[in-house]
Amino acid sequence: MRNTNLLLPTAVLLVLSYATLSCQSSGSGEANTEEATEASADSVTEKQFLTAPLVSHIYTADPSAHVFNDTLYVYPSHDVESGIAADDLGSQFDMQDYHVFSMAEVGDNVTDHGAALSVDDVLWAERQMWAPDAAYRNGTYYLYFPAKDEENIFRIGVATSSAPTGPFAPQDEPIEGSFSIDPAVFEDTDGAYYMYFGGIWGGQLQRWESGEYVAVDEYPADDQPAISAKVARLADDMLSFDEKPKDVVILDENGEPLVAGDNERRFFEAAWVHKYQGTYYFSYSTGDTHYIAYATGDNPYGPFTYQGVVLNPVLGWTNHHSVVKFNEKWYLFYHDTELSDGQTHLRNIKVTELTHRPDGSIETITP
Ligand code: FUB
Repeated sequence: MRNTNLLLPTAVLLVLSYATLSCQSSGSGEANTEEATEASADSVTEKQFLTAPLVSHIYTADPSAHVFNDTLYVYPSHDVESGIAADDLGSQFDMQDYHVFSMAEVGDNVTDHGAALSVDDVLWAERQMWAPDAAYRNGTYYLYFPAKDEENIFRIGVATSSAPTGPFAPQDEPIEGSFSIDPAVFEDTDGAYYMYFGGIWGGQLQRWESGEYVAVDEYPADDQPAISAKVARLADDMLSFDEKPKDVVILDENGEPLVAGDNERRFFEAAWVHKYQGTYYFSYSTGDTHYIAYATGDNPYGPFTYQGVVLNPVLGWTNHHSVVKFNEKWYLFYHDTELSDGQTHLRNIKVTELTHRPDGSIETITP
């Protein structure tokens, strides 16, 4: 448990260096740790952070926030020092369990409800409990999570509980037809639920372009349409897909799909959807350019048209977020690596207010 004085900017000036490169350090497919370490020596910079970490007793990342029973719950990854060397597959992100956090108000005490699900409890999962999400329907809470199976393939599992804080009881098998990482479940205003998912490089999305898993990383040419996130409506049982996952296509200002070479704008990982004044906002990380960008559409499947940046790059390589409305205000949950002085695999979750302008565009936040 930790008291967070969120509303006061930390105003802490820190001298930080980027000690560790991320799970996906370069597009070359080769780890690039030495080069990054040299670069860090040159890039020692003074940093001032917009907000303070929500908790500091454990490392947390990838915060998915939801309001259940007038309380704000956060479902993050639980980062640990795995001792595994950093590589482009993200092997150093060897998380073992999930904790659930809650707060009565943003800026209040944050409660850690303890381990809600452990990899040891999941029959099909071997390692790497990455970014989760949660949903509620008809008296049951659902925790959705990616993990690698015994063939080293990322799948998405689901676990259930009668309480938002767990403990969650996992299904024996991953969701049929699921693959890759970063599930985000959106409840539409008509009561339908959709899962958005996918992540490139370590998240293996590039290995599913044929519809089947191929253990080789192949990427489209720079002038070809970018790899898309996926979306599937959930069945009424919330444990399975109601349809084959479809591409979430992002269009440019001319109505053309963003191309693979458009690193500043194309999808990489960390999908999230929220609805504001009838418009669907699909937000996501651009990966090696480190933005949280957003695109808008008029239905949950898209296509979505690129609009701009929600969150500029954070300290640390990964950028991952959620957007939630709570007590009539909109909030952005995100993470950085303030507590670990820039170690990419040891992150901490944060929150700040998010503003939709009168024309529906989102004010860019600099973390
Ligand atoms: O936490 C592991 C991975 O890092 C997540 O699945 C990605 O979105 C990135 O934040």
